[in-house]
Amino acid sequence: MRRTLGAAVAVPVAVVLAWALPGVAAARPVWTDARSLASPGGNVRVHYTTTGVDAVLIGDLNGDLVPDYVAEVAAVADTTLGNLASRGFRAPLADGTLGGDARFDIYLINFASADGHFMGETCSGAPRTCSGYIEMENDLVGFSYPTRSEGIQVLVSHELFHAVQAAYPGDLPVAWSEGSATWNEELAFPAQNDFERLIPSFLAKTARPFERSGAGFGDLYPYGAALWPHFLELAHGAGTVRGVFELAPMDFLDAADSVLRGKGSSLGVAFAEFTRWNLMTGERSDPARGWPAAASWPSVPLEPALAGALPLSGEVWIEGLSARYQPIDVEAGVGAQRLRLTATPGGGAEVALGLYVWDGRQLGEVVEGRAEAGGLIAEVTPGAATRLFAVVSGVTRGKALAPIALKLEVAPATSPSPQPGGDGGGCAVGAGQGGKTGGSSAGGALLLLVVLGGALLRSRPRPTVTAHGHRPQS
Ligand SMILES: [Ca+2]
Ligand SMILES: [Ca+2]
Ligand SMILES: [Ca+2]
Repeated sequence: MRRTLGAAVAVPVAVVLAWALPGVAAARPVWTDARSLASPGGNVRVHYTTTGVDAVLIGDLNGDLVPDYVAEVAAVADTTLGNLASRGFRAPLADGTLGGDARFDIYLINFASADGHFMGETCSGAPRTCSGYIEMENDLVGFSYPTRSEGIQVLVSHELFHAVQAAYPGDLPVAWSEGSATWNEELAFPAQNDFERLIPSFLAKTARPFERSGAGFGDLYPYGAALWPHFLELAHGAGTVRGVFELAPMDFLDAADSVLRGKGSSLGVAFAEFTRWNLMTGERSDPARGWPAAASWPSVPLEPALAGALPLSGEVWIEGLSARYQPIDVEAGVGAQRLRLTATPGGGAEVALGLYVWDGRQLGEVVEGRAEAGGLIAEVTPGAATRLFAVVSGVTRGKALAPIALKLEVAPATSPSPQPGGDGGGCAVGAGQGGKTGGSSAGGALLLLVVLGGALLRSRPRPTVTAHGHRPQS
């Protein structure tokens, strides 16, 4: 389901796929003046009318007697399907001769509020797969897309991905159905900015458990959750998201865990890594590692800074797969000493701790919290820098809200040897965190997974799978 109506920021009117509603009979549009155009690529038929409330824009600048809007929808659908096929995704299931032939059908109708949806129509199996069709806006008049062409690209690439989803068995949680459909917009048409417009809706709610179901109307978080598949492919390779779909109807987080374990990582390790990439947003963006283009994204929410003379104590609260970002300001001169941050989880929380030095321009390499009897411990020597960032990441689904006590103090003289580079300088974990697919950093990424994985496995058991067992309401 797509959305937008006149506002600078798109507003969804519904986040439930029509095809996910059992018992709702989908009815294709019927027009007295029904027309259609088969796409040049041959896999799509665009249905439209030139009269009545659903009349399309009839502009025909190239004089081929087909409204240019219709032809553009057909061409964009061809491009999208070709792109999806090249990435190995299943094609939308064939619909027999519905709509006149076996081509996938797109109907251009006048929407009052939303601007497009995929309608599941013929379903089979348990868990089911479905064939269906798309209904989308007939002219985009009154909608907020910067250009009509961008609106067409966004709608077609988004809704066709819903059609692809329906070719895999089972229904999807909204953060995965809408998140991956929005992510597909970026993969199919990188120049569109709908993906970028939706990201802030996720980054603004980093404390919200990722496994929690959608909050309903007006909740853009599931669309901004496109960041998760984006991360999976940037950090763990092209094809990772398709691998998750191939395991359907397995829950998308269980499936991600399985795919990631095949790559030497796990859901818990990767989610902690994901939350750390999200620290590198806004002024802390670092294209050499993490997100390539996050300087224009808003910062994640920061906790009120801990500040003053050592020792400093504070507390953050963590629930499920989520993160808290804690700035810690130390007094000038204190950074010449080795400082120890201890994070002590309460309430059965299972967390990862990442500690960074911030010199006002750049984040140092992450220091991974190591598990000891009193909690997770990370040590740095900040030097002239006076701000640290602690990222506390929930790495287990379904965990109830629990406090994590934080304490920063001068490290004891008997402090064990630091991790490699754990002094705020270069370290294996940090180097690997920048690893992206391809390029010379692949080795670093692999090293990261081994190091991070080892650190997390030492500090906590394998994340418990409790999907569907605990879904608190937003
Ligand atoms: Ca034309
Ligand atoms: Ca058809
Ligand atoms: Ca319209």
